[in-house]
Amino acid sequence: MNQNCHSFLNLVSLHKMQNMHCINRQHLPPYTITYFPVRGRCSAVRIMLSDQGQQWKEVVVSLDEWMKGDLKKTCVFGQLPKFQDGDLALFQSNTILRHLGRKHGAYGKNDSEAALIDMFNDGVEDLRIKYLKLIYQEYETGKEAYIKDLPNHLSKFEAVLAKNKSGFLVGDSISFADYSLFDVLLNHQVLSPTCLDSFPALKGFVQRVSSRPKIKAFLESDAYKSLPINGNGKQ
Ligand SMILES: N[C@@H](CCC(=O)N[C@@H](CS)C(=O)NCC(=O)O)C(=O)O
Repeated sequence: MNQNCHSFLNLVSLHKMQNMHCINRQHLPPYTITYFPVRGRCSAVRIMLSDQGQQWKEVVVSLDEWMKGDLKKTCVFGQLPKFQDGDLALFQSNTILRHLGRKHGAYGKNDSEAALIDMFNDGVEDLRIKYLKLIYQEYETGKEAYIKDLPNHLSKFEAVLAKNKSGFLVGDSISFADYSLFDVLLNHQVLSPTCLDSFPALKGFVQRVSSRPKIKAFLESDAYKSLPINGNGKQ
């Protein structure tokens, strides 16, 4: 594996985080993300970590390194991302989001809210899978039809956000499902820049989340901007 690790350090929160973690962690970032050099399935996780003022280390795996197969053999499902929280190693991007939701108070304030957050996150995952199918399997032949059908999917989230006056999917504070929705919407705005024009609640949601100070700083960082959205250059 490429051990040329680097950190996506959220400079806004670095000082605070060092203070929080240095006593027990001897200045080491508590979290490590091992992934390919793309935003992909780690983007929502990185956005969430930034917003939560967390520091993490990146282990970037090149395709050549991955093709050797040694790392793949160690991954529970033979795929990345891998996320380490101290001795705990997790696979599956939505599991990682849930773990961070539990640890950082972004999983609702009771069991009912947690169940609704799970439900919306599963809905976001359905849209993400459709998007990934387009990007990796049928971009040339399917883009037009995909964009035409997109309002049918976006309208479901529009209705939820229009109803919940807090501006978040569930309850009155941000959850891991909000980060995932935000990331998927950013990707869709690249695919189809006008796709949110007839969805004021979604447009407002993207504007509000984008302007949260730590997210704004992260989205403006080279660490974020230098990474392609997807592994095949399509977006
Ligand atoms: N359900 C998994 C999907 C993971 C996945 O599709 N990983 C891809 C990259 S995004 C991968 O590792 N591809 C290389 C391979 O399958 O050999 C998740 O959400 O983490």
